[in-house]
Amino acid sequence: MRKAHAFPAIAIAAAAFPLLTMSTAFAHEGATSYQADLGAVNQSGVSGTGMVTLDGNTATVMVEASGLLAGSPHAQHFHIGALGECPTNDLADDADGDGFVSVTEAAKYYGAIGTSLTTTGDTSPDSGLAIDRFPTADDGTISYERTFEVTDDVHAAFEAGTAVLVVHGIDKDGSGAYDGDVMSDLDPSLPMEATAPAACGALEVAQMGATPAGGAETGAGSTSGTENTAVIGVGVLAAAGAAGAGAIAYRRRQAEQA
Ligand SMILES: [Cu+2]
Repeated sequence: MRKAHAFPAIAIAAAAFPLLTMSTAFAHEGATSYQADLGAVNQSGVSGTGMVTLDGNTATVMVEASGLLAGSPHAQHFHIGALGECPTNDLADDADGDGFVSVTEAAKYYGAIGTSLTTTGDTSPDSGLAIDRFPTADDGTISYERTFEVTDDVHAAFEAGTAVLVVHGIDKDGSGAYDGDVMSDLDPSLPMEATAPAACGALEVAQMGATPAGGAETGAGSTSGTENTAVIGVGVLAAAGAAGAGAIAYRRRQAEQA
């Protein structure tokens, strides 16, 4: 008997105040956590884990990876807009037979750069090759954590299951540095080793992310307001695919070191 009364009462309330009902539900939904198990690409031997908590467009990102080329920076991104998958660890996708699964050859699985997981400043695709702002694997491991704003298209990719975490930079010839005769498909002034994917993992909803009822963690964001403004400001430019800007920054840095 009680149920027979209770259900119509809820239905009436929802019909009368749909916006109120929706916003209340959203406020209690809390953040959603995603996890990526990083597997090796290009037989890099790299493994790791990525964790991303999205609260609206505020992303708290953690990346732990090991087996990387020590002492070298490793570009890392959210890639979006394709299948939400990774190339296999063998060279089955090395279409041009140069010995590497390049970013171009892997893009059919994981798409283009949506977010650059830099340590400071801009996180747009503009910074895709801003090597001086990516983690350096001092002992072959990286431990990255940062909170910042992602764009709507990146958020949508997470929800659609097409966001992929990719860490770049391999030492295929074991020389201890990014070098070799094969040059990058992204920037012919860079060795392929510097940009080829080293590890990849699809970002999937984590079991622990199942909507905490209390929502105690919502609204506790610790992002920098000025930084957010900067990221949003360059978002428009990012759509123009200005990967060249990052390359230019990299070349400039190389020139300074030379
Ligand atoms: Cu990438």
